[in-house]
Amino acid sequence: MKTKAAVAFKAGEPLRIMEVELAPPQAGEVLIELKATGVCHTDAFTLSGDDPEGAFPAILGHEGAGVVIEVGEGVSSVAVGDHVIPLYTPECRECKFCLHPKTNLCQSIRETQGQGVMPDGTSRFSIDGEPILHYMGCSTFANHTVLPEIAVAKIRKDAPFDKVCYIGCGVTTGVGAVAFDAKVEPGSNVVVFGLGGIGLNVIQGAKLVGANKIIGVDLNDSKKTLATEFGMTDFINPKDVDDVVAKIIELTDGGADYSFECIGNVNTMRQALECCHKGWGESWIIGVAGAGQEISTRPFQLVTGRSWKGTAFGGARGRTDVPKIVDWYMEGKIKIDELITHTMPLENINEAFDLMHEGKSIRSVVLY
Ligand code: NAD
Ligand code: AHE
Ligand code: ZN
Repeated sequence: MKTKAAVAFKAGEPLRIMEVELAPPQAGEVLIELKATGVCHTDAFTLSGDDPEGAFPAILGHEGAGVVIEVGEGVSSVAVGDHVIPLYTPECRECKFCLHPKTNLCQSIRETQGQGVMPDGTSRFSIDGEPILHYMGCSTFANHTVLPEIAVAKIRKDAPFDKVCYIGCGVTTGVGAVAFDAKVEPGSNVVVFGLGGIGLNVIQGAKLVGANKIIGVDLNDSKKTLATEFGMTDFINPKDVDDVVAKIIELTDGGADYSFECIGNVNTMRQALECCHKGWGESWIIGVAGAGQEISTRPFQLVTGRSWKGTAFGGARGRTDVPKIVDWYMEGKIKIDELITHTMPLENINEAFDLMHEGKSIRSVVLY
């Protein structure tokens, strides 16, 4: 079939909207008609050329929601008409990782996913017979996409696609980092570096679990209003203080119980670790840093009881947890609408990247 897609031909170049060919789903795969997709900073990161796994030409996008319109041979967990959210972290429920209680990082198709192809090593997308790569196993910047059935979460039919697409990455990553991975206890002091599409979800997660102080750090003062509405108790703009770490230690009487880095900058990752309380403070890296970047600190920071950890997709096991997070939204336990600051048709998707780089949006959502 033919479908409309935003194709990334080269790092650093705007996406080009065009018709592409999409081959039918093979055994174990499903064809999805996407109804909406968010634009995450990770899409911009890969498009910038900083992603060591970035390969072109590709169809980016990994924060979608849509409807199953065809299933390949042997598909049993979803059917035509089901509403689904694509999963860049699949859940096969069989691999060593899925069977281990401490991780959500299903590895059953990770290798081919990282190469931009389906598990059989080929791409379903092409233009004039030339293959176009998939991205993060999702490629939601296309009106239709093909995914392995282990990489889709079936969700309730009354959930609005234009909001719950954000659960495909940002909401789950932020709320899940707090609730599933860090397991922040009520009364904890929490610091969030970066108040964008991820950081604001960390804030709402921290509020949900009953954190005490929730300190937000961002270079952009305009993020303060929404962050406060979501539960931030204190705001620090690094431009206004001599030493961010010292300021946090002062505000928290010794340091944060938990910090979350939601920027992707190795300098703020160091600050996020070093603002943690001696003896027990945990710093969780969410931000994705470019090729060649490395983190550093004095080992004494760890010797004296701070720990440095990382989280992907909020520790969520997609097929199990994503439908539950959709329920949380539908029941009013978490907010999404307020974070979707812009919507646009696929034709205008490059504006979503401009708004992000200008610091004017939290989430832009493309509506098909
Ligand atoms: P975003 O662009 O919406 O937000 C980033 C925020 O950081 C902005 O508010 C910006 O003003 C602020 N910022 C930038 N540099 C800063 C600095 N030096 N000091 C303080 N604030 C600064 O991005 P996002 O969509 O929220 O994504 C954030 C990061 O999380 C990205 O690196 C993204 O790739 C990563 N991410 C990781 C996962 C995961 O599973 N680990 C999932 C989604 C996104
Ligand atoms: N390809 C990059 C790493 C990118 C990365 O860390 N991705 C996160 C999700 S970001 C979503 O917006 C992730 O899930 N990581 C675990 C994984 O297996 O990719 C690189 O540095 O090579
Ligand atoms: Zn993302």
